[in-house]
Amino acid sequence: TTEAPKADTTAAAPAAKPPLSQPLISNIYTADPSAHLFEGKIYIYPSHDIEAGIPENDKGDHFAMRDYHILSMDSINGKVTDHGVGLDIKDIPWAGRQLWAPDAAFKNGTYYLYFPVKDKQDVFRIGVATSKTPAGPFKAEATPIAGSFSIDPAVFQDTDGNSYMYFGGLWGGQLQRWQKGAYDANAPEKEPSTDVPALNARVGKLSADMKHFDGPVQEIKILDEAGKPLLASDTKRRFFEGGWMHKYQGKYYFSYSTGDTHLLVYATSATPTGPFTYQGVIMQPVQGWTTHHSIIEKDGKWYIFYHDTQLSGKTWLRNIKVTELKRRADGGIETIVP
Ligand code: FUB
Repeated sequence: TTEAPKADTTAAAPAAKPPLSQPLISNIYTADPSAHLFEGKIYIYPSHDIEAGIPENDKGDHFAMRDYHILSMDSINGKVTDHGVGLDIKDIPWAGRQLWAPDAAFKNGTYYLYFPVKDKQDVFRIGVATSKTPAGPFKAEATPIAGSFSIDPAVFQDTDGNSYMYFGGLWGGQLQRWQKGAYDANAPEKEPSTDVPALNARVGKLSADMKHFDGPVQEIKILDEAGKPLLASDTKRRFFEGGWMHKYQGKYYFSYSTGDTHLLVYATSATPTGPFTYQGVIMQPVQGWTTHHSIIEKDGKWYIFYHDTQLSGKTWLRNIKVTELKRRADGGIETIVP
């Protein structure tokens, strides 16, 4: 017979996908999602993972990304639009390889895309590109931001109008090579593993044009409950990479990845530049080696954008997700088990 089988009306309808904690898009691999509310929508600035065929190593050579796709959603559960390539490595005059985790900001009618990429000497620097629209295309400045180094820029705009860039990442992110004030190509490939204060993220206030540092970059301090700096050996709490700043009820929350222990954790301070006091775990390890996030408020609820490797099972081919971030009455963040 050519008659189509009758629908089995007794069978349960397929379960609706839970709206949260599912890959947001599957047409390309994406990671390191920096989310922002621009023009009434959620814009996401992720890394665009590709299969470059480079073997996995502790320097992250397998993360050989070459462009950014910018995404948007009308609402947290809404359709995701892929706006296509917003910036290509071939259009960054000083770039060598590895376009890693970006972030974005808006000021005075201009959108700014901040991106880490290795220069032609294989040293990570942070660049900036501009556009009149949040989806780009973005045009890169001719040189990296003077005084920038390492990876993972996160730009926070405070309620008083000041903007700050947090940045840095260990191992492949090269932060351990900047301990003498200049790049040291002969420095160890990893941070010290002994009981010395941990290396930390850097913060620099941005100039009014958002393209330079306004004054010296500082290393932030992250302290334990006794007011002592976290130690390099304290790998479940010390900073590794992927910093993000948000403000909640007047307090500054600096959150980050612990890298080789695969946690997202946070520390708080009364000021945007610290010192910060370690508070706890935001998210337990996801599938895949890296863990990287952003946090935004939308319609009175807080959300965390993050990634895992659900679609590929490969650490270098990730997919971004979002889930709700819940707080205790004291403002502390409840730990998410992804
Ligand atoms: O995507 C490349 C790198 O992996 C990022 O810069 C890190 O934060 C980690 O997610």
